[in-house]
Amino acid sequence: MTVDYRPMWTRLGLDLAKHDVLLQAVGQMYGETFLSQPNRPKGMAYFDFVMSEVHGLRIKEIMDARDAGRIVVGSYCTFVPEEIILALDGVSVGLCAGAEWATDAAERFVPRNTCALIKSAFGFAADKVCPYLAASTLVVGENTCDGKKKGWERFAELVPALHVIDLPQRRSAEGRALLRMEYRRFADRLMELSGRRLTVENLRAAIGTVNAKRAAIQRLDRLRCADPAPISGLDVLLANQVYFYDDPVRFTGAVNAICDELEGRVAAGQGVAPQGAPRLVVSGCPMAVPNWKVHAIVEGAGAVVVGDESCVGARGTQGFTAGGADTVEGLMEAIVERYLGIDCAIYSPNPTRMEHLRAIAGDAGADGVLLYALQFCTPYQMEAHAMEPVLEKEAMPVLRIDTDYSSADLGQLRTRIEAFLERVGQ
Ligand code: BJ8
Repeated sequence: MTVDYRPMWTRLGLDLAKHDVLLQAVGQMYGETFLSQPNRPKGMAYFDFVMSEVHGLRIKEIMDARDAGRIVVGSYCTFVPEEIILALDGVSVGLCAGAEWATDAAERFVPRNTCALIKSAFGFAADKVCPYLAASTLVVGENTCDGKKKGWERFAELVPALHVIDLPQRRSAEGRALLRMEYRRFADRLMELSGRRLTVENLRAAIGTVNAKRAAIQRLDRLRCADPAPISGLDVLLANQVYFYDDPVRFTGAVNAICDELEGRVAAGQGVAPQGAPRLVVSGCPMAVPNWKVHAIVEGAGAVVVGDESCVGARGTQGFTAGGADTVEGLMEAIVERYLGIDCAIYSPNPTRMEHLRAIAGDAGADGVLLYALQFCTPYQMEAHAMEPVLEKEAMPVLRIDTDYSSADLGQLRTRIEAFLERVGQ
């Protein structure tokens, strides 16, 4: 039976006509990109269902939570600590920023030469087509790159409640002190909104929930390293994208079920691509739903993506938050410790990103690295520029890609990626 979600979307204030166009476009893209893949793990049926209900059932769950008095916190960045939100019985959701949408409306707020991710966030908000944004009690911004930092000043005009977290630019004692202060301020804001208090028990439980989610994805990342690869890079990217939307406990169960299945595939030597197919790691800017462009081209050309050094990937899910402290302050400090380690290019210097990328490429037996940046994303473009010669000197072939969310450069990208695959295959 098909459920009619239109009354819910109307209640959320969405523009129904535009929202219909969006849903149809994403549904079609999803079918063409994912459902056409051969030999997918059976467990991916869960993610097919999640995607078919991404603006339906999941939004209904979130609205039910809101109606029951829980806060809903929407965000755009992996620096936003999910543990604090969950500890206060909140729902944490990633917000729409992965598609080219309402560019003209977005350009009323930000200049043309702004990265596609920021423009997308503005386009979705201005056009009222993101139900996650509409369902959020509070939207969280973060002072990372200059585009986001200045963008929040205008974004405040589009959302009823915005909280901006200031972030350090260096992993120093001062940087740690700033992050500690900012996470405390964030927790205070959420406590005020939710009417709840942080306790050792609720913080520890939330840390356990998020760690279990990370452990499941890390397990998936280890299994994808087998040769032949037992799962496509597209499907792992999708799991990493859904990580930001789904109920965390249910998500963890679904990823572990896929991992159980993949263990069987690895033992039987079954893969989604033949053994010896070129293996690439993608490293750089995060890719939110429905940004599947690069992975689709790579895998359409017969190669397989075996690692993602990205915030929607291993950068976002690396490490764990220690849950052993027996005070709220001690647990908050453990959260600071874990998040300070995210290798985002906003840090200067940021040497651990390169170390992490080398480790991912080594574990996955990668034949090459795609350094992926969105146009006008200075932090990732600058790092790619510096990383390329170092990796090439270490005999790791590199292709630098600067792109956006449009389809205008698809042909050119395909040609460049195919030429790169010939090079790594030699
Ligand atoms: S922790 S990578 S999710 S900031 S692509 S908006 S950097 S100009 S997204 Fe990011 Fe958090 Fe860092 Fe991760 Fe700016 Fe670049 Fe645009 Fe970007």
